Amino acid sequence: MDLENIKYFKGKKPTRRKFLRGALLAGGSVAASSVAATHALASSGADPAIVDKQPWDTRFGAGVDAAPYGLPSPYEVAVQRRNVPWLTADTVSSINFTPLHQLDGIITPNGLCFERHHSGVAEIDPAKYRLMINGLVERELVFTLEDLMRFPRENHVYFLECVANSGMEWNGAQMNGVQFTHGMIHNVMYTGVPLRLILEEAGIKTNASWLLVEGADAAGMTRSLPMEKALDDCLVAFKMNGEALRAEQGYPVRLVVPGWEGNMWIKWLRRIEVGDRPWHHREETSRYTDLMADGRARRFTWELDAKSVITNPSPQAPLTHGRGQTVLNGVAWSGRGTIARVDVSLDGGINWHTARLSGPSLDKSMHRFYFEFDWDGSDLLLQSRAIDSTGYVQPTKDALRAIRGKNSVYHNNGIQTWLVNPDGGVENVEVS
Ligand SMILES: Nc1nc2c(c(=O)[nH]1)N[C@H]1C(S)=C(S)[C@@H](COP(=O)(O)O)O[C@H]1N2
Ligand SMILES: [Mo]
Repeated sequence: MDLENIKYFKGKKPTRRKFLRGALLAGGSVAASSVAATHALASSGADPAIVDKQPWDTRFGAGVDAAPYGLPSPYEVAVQRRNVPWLTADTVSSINFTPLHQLDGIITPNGLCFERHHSGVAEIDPAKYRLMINGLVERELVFTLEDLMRFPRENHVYFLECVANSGMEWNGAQMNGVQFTHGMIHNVMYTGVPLRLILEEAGIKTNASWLLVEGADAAGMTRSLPMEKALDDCLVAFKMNGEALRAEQGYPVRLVVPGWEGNMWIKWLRRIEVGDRPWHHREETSRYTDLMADGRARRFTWELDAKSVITNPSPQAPLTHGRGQTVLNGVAWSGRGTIARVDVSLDGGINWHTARLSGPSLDKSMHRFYFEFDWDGSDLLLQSRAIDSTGYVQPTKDALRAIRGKNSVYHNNGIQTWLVNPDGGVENVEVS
């Protein structure tokens, strides 16, 4: 089984729309007005939302025992992970997507973290959880969950991006929503033990240079991990955003491999074998290789390049408020460090403006950016471009295709374009 075997384009042709740069009038004046003043107190007529009695102020609400584990407001039912049924043959070896257009800040709530399973969710009894370490070690060891909790632990916020994120967009604009074009990502605060401490406890032999990390799900998913990365910043994590990992995110223990492809973040981690060379995984050729236009292949491309996307407005989040004061909202991340700057364009990449980064700027974590402007009601071609702490600049999709050709699926970090129509509707398009 090809572990990243997502059937792109199944039953669906890319509905690509191309726009010529500059074909549309630049649609926004950039100086944002200080006050929108859209809701000046109306002199005529009383607002029923203010003067009428409402159910919530005329009777008691639910008491403190109503929801021992709380849920979002019932008005937020539309905020959901979503699946694309034609993408995979079944839902067990499948993927769903984080609703990026419905979130803000930098933390993904646990219940909205996208899921990627190769054999469905393993429901592990924590009392029967074991982590074995064997191979080129001084002492072969087995840890219970309680044993792991006795090591010094750390907290870090990291993004996890599936390497297939935006893969459906290689051949042109296809998915009409940022949830589907960019939603194979989540950003969570992990609590866990540095993998280095567990390796030190077992004592690694001098010729050891690779680890095999293995999951306890029916897929028994394995990956080869270079020792250098394992000793650097990997975590054996048991908490996300303060609480136990969700079952779908690897409960009770998953591997965290900061900045690297999501497929290496083994969930339901049960075994670490220490060796002196990478293992041959059945899906090796497809997994580690990105075929380029000249026939050469990129190998061992685990680090994720800097990327960004505008989450609002976007096709699932149209500009319903009309012209005037508008907030453009988005996220950026890099597997190589922090985000130094994000530029945004309203005219398909002709003019660029510096966006405002807001919130913590953490290593290998999502960053939040905003750009406020006055929308004059004409067409916009929205783009964002991330620059990371190494100076790397997010490329255009055409620049990526010029190097890697059109056969790639993985590592699509190209600049995304949204077309905003005068009616406020938004479409996924490309400009050239
Ligand atoms: N054991 C196990 N680990 C796994 C997988 C899996 O199917 N089984 N899927 C991998 C892939 S391809 C990705 S992108 C991430 C997804 O993590 P998430 O489900 O928390 O989003 O987990 C990785 N770890
Ligand atoms: Mo993945």
